[in-house]
Amino acid sequence: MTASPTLFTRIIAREIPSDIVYEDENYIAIRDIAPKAPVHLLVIPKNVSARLDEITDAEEMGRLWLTAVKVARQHAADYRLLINSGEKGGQVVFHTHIHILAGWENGPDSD
Ligand code: DGP
Repeated sequence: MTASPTLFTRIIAREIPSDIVYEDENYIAIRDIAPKAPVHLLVIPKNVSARLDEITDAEEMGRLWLTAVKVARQHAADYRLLINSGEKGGQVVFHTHIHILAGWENGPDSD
């Protein structure tokens, strides 16, 4: 049985348009469609897992965070990284991703 593609899988495949700010062999980063900060990006692994706790390999986990830090630093000196995991954790798209939030004048609670 083939799992149905996630929204982000379809974005990675260019079936759904998005503003791509970074891409390498294993990850893509896009602008969030409903930004909650002046800079709001999503770092998405191409290797699909539904939610963060499905990633059990330390190297894979490390690479995901290192990529998020790299992309964040390309856009801002200071930033917030956030993961929603599970419905009650606020997750809506069940394809693991890290939110990068940045760009506030005086910090996250200033605007
Ligand atoms: P989460 O709640 O952590 O699952 O976050 C999902 C994010 O995905 C949410 O901030 C809005 C964003 N999003 C949903 N649909 C689309 C889309 O079609 N394009 C883009 N660029 N972002 C989307």
